[in-house]
Amino acid sequence: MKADADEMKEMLRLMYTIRQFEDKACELYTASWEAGNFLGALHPSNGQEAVAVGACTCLNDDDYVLSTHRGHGHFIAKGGSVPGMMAELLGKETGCSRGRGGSMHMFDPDKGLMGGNGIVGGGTPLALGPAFAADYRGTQQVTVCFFGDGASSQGPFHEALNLAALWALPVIYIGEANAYAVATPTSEGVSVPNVADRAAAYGCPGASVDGNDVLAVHETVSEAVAHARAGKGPSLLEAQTYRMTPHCMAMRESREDVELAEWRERDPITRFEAHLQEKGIMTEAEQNAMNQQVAEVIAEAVTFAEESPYPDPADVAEGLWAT
Ligand SMILES: Cc1ncc(C[n+]2csc(CCOP(=O)(O)OP(=O)(O)O)c2C)c(N)n1
Ligand SMILES: [Mg+2]
Repeated sequence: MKADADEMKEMLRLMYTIRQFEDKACELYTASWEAGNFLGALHPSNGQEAVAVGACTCLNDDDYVLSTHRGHGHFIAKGGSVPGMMAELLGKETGCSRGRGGSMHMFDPDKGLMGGNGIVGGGTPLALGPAFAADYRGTQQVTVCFFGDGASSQGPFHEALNLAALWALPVIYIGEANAYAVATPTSEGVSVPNVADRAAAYGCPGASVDGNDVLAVHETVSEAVAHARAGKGPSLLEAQTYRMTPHCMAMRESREDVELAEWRERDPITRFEAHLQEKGIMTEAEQNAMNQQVAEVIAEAVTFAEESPYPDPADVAEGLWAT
């Protein structure tokens, strides 16, 4: 399904929010590191915003999303609380996982956000849970499971795909094919040219899409969502994209400048801005104003996070096991 003008504006707002959230998070992380406090691992998704936004804008509030270690974008695009995520990054009690999870473990079950995962490929079998539950109850809910191209070579991924296809579960696997797993090029870790080629092994639909084109992602994912809601089972999609920042905050860039510059030219945000201007949907001035409004939202989230209390050490084990 094609997005209308209002939906496209909302997509741009979400992309701005993700970019600014992560830029600010990296800033806070660096300042904290320099002050001697380690906030945990942080994997920015700069450059991959169109995947999260194109996909999540196909979903209803009660549909589910399973995220990865690089999941801030998924959280924002699915409607998770921005102050809640900022507070979580700073380890605060008001964080969406009450300060116990950090960057890779953002949950908001009310928005269908079933968590990120520090285990590469860890979300792929977990996605079968909500998908099975929805199928069993006969609701129309679908589950989207994001994973990386590197994760597609993990054993659990293949077990999950097999079961999803065997039981025709309403789950859409979306590979964020950003060409690397840390510093290993995908061509050295994946046996086929495209992650989506692996769909053939499970007898489910597979499709590759330009992951830096938010509208293309939206259209492809919409079809897979309709397929799943109609009870026809899973799809394995692949969004070809690139992360414009290093693997994580603690790592230096290992890729060539020329390659980075080439992909910066294809920045999904500037590309979408140009498209909206060309189509007469938004002017540059309107986009600047929107970006400014987003800056205010991010600044408020930082204030909220900084002013929030840390969890009480006496409660540290709460939620970890039954007492
Ligand atoms: C099971 C497991 N193996 C290794 C790691 C270390 N690790 C963290 S991220 C990562 C790369 C994952 O690559 P990909 O799935 O392509 O996701 P991307 O980081 O590119 O988004 C690795 C190997 C891990 N966290 N879990
Ligand atoms: Mg990757």
